[in-house]
This record gives sequence, structure tokens and C-alpha cells, in this order.
Amino acid sequence: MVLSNSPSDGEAQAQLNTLVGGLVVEVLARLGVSLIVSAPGSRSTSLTLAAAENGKIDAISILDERSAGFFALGAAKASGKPVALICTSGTAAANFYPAVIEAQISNVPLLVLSCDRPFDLRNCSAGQVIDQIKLFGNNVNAFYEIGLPENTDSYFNYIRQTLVHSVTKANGLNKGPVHFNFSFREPFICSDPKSISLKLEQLLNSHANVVAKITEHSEPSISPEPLLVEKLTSHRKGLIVVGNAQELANNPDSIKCIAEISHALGWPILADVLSPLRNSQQLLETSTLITHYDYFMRDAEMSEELQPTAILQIGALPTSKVFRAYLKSFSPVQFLLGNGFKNIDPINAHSIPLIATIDALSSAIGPCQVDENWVNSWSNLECDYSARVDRSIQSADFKFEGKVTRLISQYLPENTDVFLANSMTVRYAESFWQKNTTNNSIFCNRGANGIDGTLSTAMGMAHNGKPSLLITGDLAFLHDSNGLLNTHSFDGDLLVILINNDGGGIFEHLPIAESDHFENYFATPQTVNFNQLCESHGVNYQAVEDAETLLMEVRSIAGNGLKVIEIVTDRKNDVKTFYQINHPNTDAN
Ligand SMILES: Cc1ncc(C[n+]2csc(CCOP(=O)(O)OP(=O)(O)O)c2C)c(N)n1
Ligand SMILES: [Mg+2]
Repeated sequence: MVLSNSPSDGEAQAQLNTLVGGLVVEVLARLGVSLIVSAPGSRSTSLTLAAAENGKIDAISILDERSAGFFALGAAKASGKPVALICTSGTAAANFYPAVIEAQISNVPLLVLSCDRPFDLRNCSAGQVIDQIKLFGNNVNAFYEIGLPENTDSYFNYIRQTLVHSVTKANGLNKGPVHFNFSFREPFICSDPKSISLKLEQLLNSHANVVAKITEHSEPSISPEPLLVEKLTSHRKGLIVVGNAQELANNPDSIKCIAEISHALGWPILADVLSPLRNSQQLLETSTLITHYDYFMRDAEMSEELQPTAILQIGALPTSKVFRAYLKSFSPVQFLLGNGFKNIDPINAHSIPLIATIDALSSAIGPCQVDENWVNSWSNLECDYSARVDRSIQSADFKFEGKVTRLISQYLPENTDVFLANSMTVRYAESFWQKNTTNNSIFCNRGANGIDGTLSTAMGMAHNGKPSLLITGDLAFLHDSNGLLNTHSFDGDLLVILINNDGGGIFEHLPIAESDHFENYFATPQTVNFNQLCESHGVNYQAVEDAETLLMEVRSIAGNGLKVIEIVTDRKNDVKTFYQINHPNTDAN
């Protein structure tokens, strides 16, 4: 296909860039990408304009690429679908790096489209040029250097097919980020973009069948090796351990299958707060769901009595040190359920990869002999310890963060997504999040455990999504306060519960808390007035000091856009209360 009119060189170049931009965005739309987040810049003009013009895709602009990266990450996490990012040349793409790393570790499909100068302007001190080739190293599923636009059918076919294959790499069995480095030659603005739309339409008509196939593609079911199923089902004293398995949020059928597996084997389910299981109605009704294991495993005698011979691990292993020590002391055989690409055994246990999908494993397990005593011992302890924690929480002050967390888990309405910041927030949730029947999903950037990008990820999650709630510490909030700049392009409802303990409360749990340098170099209290910070960004703010107001806020997220509520706590008191209730074993990371 050749562009018509023999326009001037500059006009022909601008037309070609416009056509390529339109083709890229339209192919992405047809492949199922529904959100493009772009950051302003000139080299990326053709892609950005195409995104803005393409009616099928939601295109938003975010100034700070670091924040944009996390926003896209949050949107992809919540939807389970790939989200595209566009940026200009220079350091812009480098600012996507932390979000790309998190996406890679936590298997989130991101398509990063960086733009670059053409080959003749690289390595010669031209402005705004850095080496963008394989910028993200091994932190992406694939890298594609996209050749300079050419006005030929073979170039257009190459673009289409590269996108088709790359989306499979981002969104296939082992989800993760994919990086494309596009190069564009100036100029970018053509005088008659309408004529290009017509050409694009003709071009796409000839591509329709190839691209449509991918959207119809669904994840294949993988059956387990029968011999391994035989081994698994030979154990009476087993546990299903579901750690950080946020991806299950987009697959409600898998929760049903886990319940079926638990029922058939007679194995209780130990559920981390970062699996959606703690909020699953189905699991509360049909299985033995254990959430207070961290408490009763501290008791040596009790853990002897609860000695498992086998573990079925789904998702990452829970981070609880007590739980990991318990596994190490009994060395049960650990069946690691997954597609086999990823080693999910951080304790180098007696582990066996069990390559299968949850649905296929559930179908492969027939009726088994169940040890009722085993199941009952676990459920009795769960009831006992749940009541103990309830009593401690009731007598604790509202300003104890563990209490705030438990109250939120009790107050939260259905149909609400939750995002937990790293640091003490996720740890308090692990200890105090009460199981419930809301079916809500819980997310956290628990791949690389960064406190960067917290607000932006939560905003991305809530953008055009469910009413959502973020619980964050003060430093995590400030680290990403640029996320507040996105208020005006953000379309959703997000209640931010800001736990202000005047610095990094997590470090109070470490021996460094005794050091003279503690406040200056570790706790690092900041001096920002959150009310004023919110006001200057046009964001609604309220200080909350009691449970009734918290309840009211948590029950009225829908329709209120972005709102920040601040609860001031005391990190030194919190440590004491936490130890009294829980004897924590925490590490700052
Ligand atoms: C990007 C990044 N920088 C530094 C850290 C180390 N770190 C872990 S927790 C923490 C303090 C967080 O403080 P805050 O958000 O107030 O939570 P709190 O500890 O008070 O619960 C820091 C600096 C990190 N995890 N990620
Ligand atoms: Mg703090």
C-alpha cells in the first residue's frame, strides 16, 4: 500500500507517522487493550494522537512517567487485561522502570511503547537521546526494537504481527511487561489527517481476520500429571496454602475449584490476606478457611500436633516468618501448583512443580479418604484464635492501626476493590483482616515490595473500575504524592485511608529503633500538612478520629471520587500493642 498524492517529503513523512500511529493503536484495541496511558512529549506524538482519536480505547495523559507506569499497573491488575503506556525519548521511559519491575515480578501485562530518535540521530550527541535498547534488561517478557516507519505493505504486516505476538507474550501463560522501542522521524503533524484515516481503514480491512483471532483466545486448561495427582491424594494430613495470589481476583471460578479441592482432599486452606479467599463467600460456606495460623503456630506444642505431610501451594508462599519456620521444621512435601515457569519456593523445600491449572487439578481429583480429626483440629483453633483477636481488638484504642484495619475489614461493603500499601499496612492486614463474604479483591505491589507508586497504582485500579479503598502509610503516600496530579483525568471512586504515624512505623519493629540515628535516618518523619497538600490538588480531605466516622466514610465510597481521610496514630504505642497481641516477626524491606 502506497500513500497517494506524492506530497512533499515532510508531509509524506508526517502522513506515514500518522498512519503507523493509527495502525498500532487500532491493532492494540482489536487485541483487547482498553486503556492507554501516555505522558506528554514530542517524539511520541503519532502514538499519543492516535490513542486520543481512537474511540474504542480510553486514553489518558499523566505528566509524571513514574506515576503513569504505576497507574497503568493498577489498571492492568484490577482488570486482568493488558494496559499500554506511551512516552517520549530520553529519561521518560526510565521513569517507568519501578512499575515495569513490579509488573514483571507480579505477572501483570503491561505494554510499554517508548519512542526514540531514528538511527542516524543515535550515538552522536543529538538532544534527548539515551540508549533505550533493552532499557529494562531482563525485567520484561520481551523487547522489540521497532524499525523506522516505511511506506510498504511488508512494514505494516510486520507491525501488526509484532503486536499480535507481543500481546501473547504479555498476556499469555506467564504474564508480564513487554517493551517496544519505536523510532520516528520528524515531522509528526500532517495537514490532512482525515485522508490518513481512510487509508488506515483500507489497511485494517485486509488485517481484520488475523487480529480478531487473539481477542477470542482464552487461557488453555492444563491437566496435571496423573502420577503426581496420585501422590498428592495419598496424603491425609495436608494443607492448601494460598499466599500472594492476587491474580485469582480475576478468576472467580478458580476460587470455586480451590474450595472443591479442599473438600475432596479434606485439607484446610491457609489464606494470606493477599489472596481473594479471605473475602470469599463461597469459601466461608464450603471449606475450612484458616486465617489466624500465624498466631497458633507460635505455640510449639500446638504446631507439633498440626504437623502436615504435604502442602499444595498456590501463588507465592505467605511471607509470615512463623509460617515459614513451621514448614522448615516439618519439611512436608510441597506441591507447587502453576505453569512451571516460575520458581515459587523461596525456602528451597522438598518441593515438586505441579504443572496444571486449578480447574484441571480440581477435575483430576476424585473422592478421597478424609481425616476428619485433622480438619476439625484446624477449624477449632481458627475459631478459638479468631475470638481471642476479637477480644484484644475490642479493648484496643481506635488509634491502634491493627484495630483500624480490622474495622475496615468488617465495615467494607461488597463490590469494592482494596489496595494495601507496603510496610506495616500489609502486615497489619495479614494479622487483623477478618474473613468476610464481600467477595472483594485485595491488591498490593507485593512483587518488589516498593513503597513507591502506591497512590498511583490504587488510582489506576479504581479508574473506570469498582469503588475502591486504599490503606497507606504516610511515607508511602508522600513518596507518590505526584499521583494527586492525576485527580483530573481520574474517573472513579477511591477512598484513601492515610495512616499517619509520623514516619516509617515498620522500623520501630527492628533493632535499629534503639539507635540515636533512628529518627533522622530511618523513621524520617516529614513535615507535610496533608490537609493543605490535598487542598492544593483540589482533593477532598477529612481527618477521622473515631470508628463511627470511619464506618460512614467506608460505606459511602461510591460517587465520591477521590477522597483522603487521615487517621493519626502513634508508631511507638502501636508497636507495644501489636507485640501484646501478636508477638510480631517483621522485617523492613
Ligand atoms: C521504593 C522503596 N524505598 C524504600 C523502601 C524501604 N521502606 C520500607 S517500609 C518504609 C517506610 C514506610 O513508611 P510508611 O509508609 O509511613 O508506613 P509505616 O511503616 O509507618 O507503616 C521504607 C522506607 C521500600 N520498600 N521501597
Ligand atoms: Mg508511617
